[in-house]
Amino acid sequence: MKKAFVTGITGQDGAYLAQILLEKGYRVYGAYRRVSSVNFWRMKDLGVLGDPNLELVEYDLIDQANAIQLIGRLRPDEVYNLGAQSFVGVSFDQPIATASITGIGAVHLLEAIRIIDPGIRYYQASTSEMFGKVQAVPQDELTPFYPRSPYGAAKLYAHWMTVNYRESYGIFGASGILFNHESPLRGKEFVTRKITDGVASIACGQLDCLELGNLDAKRDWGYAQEYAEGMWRMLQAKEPDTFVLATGRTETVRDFVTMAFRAVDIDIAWEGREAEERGYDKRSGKTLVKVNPEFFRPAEVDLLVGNPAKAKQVLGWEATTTLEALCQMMVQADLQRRDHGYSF
Ligand code: NDP
Ligand code: GDR
Repeated sequence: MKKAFVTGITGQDGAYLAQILLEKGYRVYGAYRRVSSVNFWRMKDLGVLGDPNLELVEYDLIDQANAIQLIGRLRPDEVYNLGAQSFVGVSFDQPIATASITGIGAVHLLEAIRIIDPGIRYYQASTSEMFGKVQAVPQDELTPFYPRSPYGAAKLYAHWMTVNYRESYGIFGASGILFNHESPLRGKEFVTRKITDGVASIACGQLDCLELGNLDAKRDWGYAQEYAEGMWRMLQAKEPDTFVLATGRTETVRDFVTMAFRAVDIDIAWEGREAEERGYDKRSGKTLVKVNPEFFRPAEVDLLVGNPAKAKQVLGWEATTTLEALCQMMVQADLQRRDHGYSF
């Protein structure tokens, strides 16, 4: 039985990856950090919590001793490093914590692998945020990096260290440059889920108006479950390498909002510019979306759209869920949560 050690098990991708690995017959060691109240709702939602082949272990990415002890004791075949301070907005307020968790955290694991067993395969959760300021459209594995946030810079460090351990020590270090991927399990601070949760609240009469930041930002949004499968494929490849996972389609935040309201039969029209912009219900004229400059970032990534050709060719991986289907799935899940009287 293959063994996988997965950091960030309590996050969106951790839950989907755990499900995929368990289905493939792995023993999964899910690493979570100690918090005052447990946050296992995503694993519960997917029905993996309590699986006899899922063992939860306490782990903090900032603790090197913890990495050495756990990798030494568990001796996994594969390590997936999904844990991170992953919110770009917060990284501007917490640049040092972000560097420590998101950047150096990866090196603690790479070092543990180098010292204990260089044969352990390592997956690094890299990101399209490393491309940052637009250098080329679409972005692929050869596009120059230009991170625009402390988060992007920390991830770029972890990415290069993965490549460095691959080249210096022959470690099987794969880096997945994943573009935004979303799902009903997405955290509510991220824009797609903030929107679908807000739209569900408005549809149920629990909220009057949704407040957002930059509506012009363009993102390449895919479905998280498919991206987790792509991570696994990277560790099964013949050679360790770097791969872009993306859909190849980009849309604005504004378009995603329009799409989400359409899922509850509300037709939105837009008027005004930048901080004055509002979205209103065409039928009633009521304002349902306002721009709040509080949600703007000190530096923005304007346009992300990936070219996943290499992943298709080498890994046979392809995104198949359309943005319309994904948006519909997320709105429906948020409506259902309200029916059941809870919302995470
Ligand atoms: P989430 O924010 O949902 O999950 C992050 C996970 O990291 C959580 O389990 C969190 O634990 C854990 N974590 C945070 N700090 C620490 C720490 N000090 N020690 C141990 N664990 C910690 O992110 P996603 O699941 O969306 O993303 C997974 C990874 O992929 C992240 O590294 C992210 O940066 C990267 N990524 C994500 C993309 C996306 O669109 N989703 C795109 C590209 C890359 P807790 O629950 O306790 O907070
Ligand atoms: P991102 O995701 O920064 O791309 O990072 P997020 O959903 O936070 O923002 C996407 C875009 O929407 C704009 N935006 C808002 N964002 C948030 N969160 N809240 C708002 O109210 C709002 N209004 C407009 C943002 O300015 C931005 O342009 C995500 C994370 O999952 C990272 O961990 C991952 O690496 C990248 O995706 C790829």
